[in-house]
Amino acid sequence: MAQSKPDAARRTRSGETTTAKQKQLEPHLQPAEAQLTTPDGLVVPDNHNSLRAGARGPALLEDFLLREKLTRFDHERIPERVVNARGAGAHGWFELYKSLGQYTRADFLQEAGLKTPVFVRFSGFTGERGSADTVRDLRGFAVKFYTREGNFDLVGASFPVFFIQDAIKFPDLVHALRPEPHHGMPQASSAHDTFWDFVSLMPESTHAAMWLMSDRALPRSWRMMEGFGVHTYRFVNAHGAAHYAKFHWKPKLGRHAMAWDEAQKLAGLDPDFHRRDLWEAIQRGHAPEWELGVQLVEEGKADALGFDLLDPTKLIPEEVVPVLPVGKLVLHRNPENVFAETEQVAFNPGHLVPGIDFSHDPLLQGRLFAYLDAQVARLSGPNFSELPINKPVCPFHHHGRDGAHRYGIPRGAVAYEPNSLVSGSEFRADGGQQGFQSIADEFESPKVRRRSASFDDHFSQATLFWNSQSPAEKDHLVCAFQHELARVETPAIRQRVIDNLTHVDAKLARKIGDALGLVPDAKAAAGRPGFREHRGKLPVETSPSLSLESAASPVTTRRVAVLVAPGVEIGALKIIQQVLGEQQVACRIVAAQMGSVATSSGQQLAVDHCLQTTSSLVFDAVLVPGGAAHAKSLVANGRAVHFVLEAYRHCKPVCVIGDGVELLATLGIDARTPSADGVLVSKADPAERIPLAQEFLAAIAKHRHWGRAKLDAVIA
Ligand code: HDD
Repeated sequence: MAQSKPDAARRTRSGETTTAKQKQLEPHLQPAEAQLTTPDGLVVPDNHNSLRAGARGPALLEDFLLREKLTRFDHERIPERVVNARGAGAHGWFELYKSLGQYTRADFLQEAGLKTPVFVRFSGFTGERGSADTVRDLRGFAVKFYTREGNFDLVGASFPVFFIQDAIKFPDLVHALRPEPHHGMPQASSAHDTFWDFVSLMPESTHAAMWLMSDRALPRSWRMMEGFGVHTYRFVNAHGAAHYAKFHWKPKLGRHAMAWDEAQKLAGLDPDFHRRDLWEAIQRGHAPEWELGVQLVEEGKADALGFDLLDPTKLIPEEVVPVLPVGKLVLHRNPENVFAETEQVAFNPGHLVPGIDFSHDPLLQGRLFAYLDAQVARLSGPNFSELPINKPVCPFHHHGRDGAHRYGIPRGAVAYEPNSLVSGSEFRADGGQQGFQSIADEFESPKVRRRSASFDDHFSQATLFWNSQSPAEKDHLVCAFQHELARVETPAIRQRVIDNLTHVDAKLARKIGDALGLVPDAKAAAGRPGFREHRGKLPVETSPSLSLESAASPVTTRRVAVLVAPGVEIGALKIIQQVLGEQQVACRIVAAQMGSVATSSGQQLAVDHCLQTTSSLVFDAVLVPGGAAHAKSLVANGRAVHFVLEAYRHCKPVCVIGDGVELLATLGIDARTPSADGVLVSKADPAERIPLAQEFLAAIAKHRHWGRAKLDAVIA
């Protein structure tokens, strides 16, 4: 019975949560420092010199220390994941808010307050393991719940829709997206001929392509990114009643994007930007959180949605079916070892627990084959489920035998079933009510290689997405299409893409076409193979939840750069620092040189970063304090000028005090309409300090001020 089982996660006296998974991993941890030995335990006498025939002579074959060390090294690499190769992970737990017993019998969703250990891996879909974090991409959001009934893997993504409807197209999609095989370019980018060729010929990919060109593909942080289970699953309760279920992860820190220019530059400046952000937040005790939610639709009531729930290129607007909050995910611990944990973890959408079942989504059905197959190759055989990171925390016993790297030592003669030897009685595990029970769906259809006509609507949700974007988000989308298509070398591909886009929105297609010197042709698109006339009737015309420009969100862990030079006045700075610090916003002092800077009152202000080695890209906002000499030196420093201009161009809040205003004037930034677009200007009046700090906080909470005009005129 669920009630009698212990929590899989417990609080220690220090308040930190130790999960059952953590306890299970502990015996596998190896000391960071110890006597150096060979893998077989022999103490290594000299780790610097190989065995030679004389001090200047050749190496000897006999040197097993050299041979073993080199052999071990030569085999350090395993194949990277065929997609989602670049990723980073963290440990944590999932805590249920209240019982979902009405909908599902899944044990981890029964008792309010129950904590289940998890391991989460975020990843980029397109790039190779050595690519960059901030590229324009769909991101993987894979969660392994170590439940008391076995592992449940929710192998999701940062978009709620996918590019294709049927798994048989997955290799084609991936081959089109990845570097072109003849020259191996481009890395981690969709801006090339083969990807857009595929999209132009597969109108079902239009909706996901819209997401890829939107701000959703440029998250500020994984901690500020939504996740989705994408497919429709099914919840089954103890009476066998089923509901369709779509999973959502909502970040506590809000949903935020970065500017495209910023993302591109960051890919060079700090390719590890997202993994560093996650790692540092956890190290500093700011455990990121997401809320798990589900959209539930009663079986039999799905027809009213205006599209087929089994089609993974579609979402359920949250305004039509609200997301029911289920529980929270907390990531509180970084892995001990990236390879042993993050690289060897094996997620599989086929890992379900009783009470959660698949739907007949043909993309999901194909995935059920692909993951185990991929992992057998990647992790050298079928025994990877015994690796510490993959092992369930509940007891397990199966008759799988042998294979490479068998870690456990199964006892006894029996590895088959039925058998009469183990318990002394003949035993057959079939037909019982325990464990996973598939929903007893009935089928009477003929075997066909064909899609349902209900999958024919390829555009209405792409239009819904477009209509739901703010004006600034629409501009970003248009720019992204222009950028990507301008990189496509074959004119006919560009033309086909914008022809298709007329069926999303004529204005969108025209705007993109204008920059490319092309006129979109709706009729040409409709005449091509693969095009379907069908347009579903959706219950809403816009869905505000699809836009990222929403209300302000918590500012915890945002980073503010404070630009200073000798002679800086720190009166206002101290107050602002204090107000921001109370909200866990970190102010970092940036100056021309490391060390310290003399303030106007003769104190020494310690410098955290120097302008030569940091950039506005790694900050969320900029603060320029007052001080005549300080402002003069900043105006004369090209790096400082660039720093502020770039932050302004990326729509980050900029706050200038007193003489700092000179800097704005020199930059040509119009400070006459302050606040509204996130530029705050203040005289050095002490009475203004606290209100200014609060206004600055509000501007940071809004994250980005995308409405700024004439950004193209900014030289940065
Ligand atoms: Fe997949 C990895 C998510 C469709 C085949 N996929 C992988 C990962 C994520 C997703 C998050 C990385 C897991 C990790 O961190 O280790 N995949 C998705 C989503 C999809 C999707 C959200 C559509 C809704 N995938 C999909 C299809 C297929 C695959 C249709 C094949 C039929 N995916 C794989 C794979 C990977 C993988 C090749 C690479 C390595 C691995 O699984 O273990 O099997």
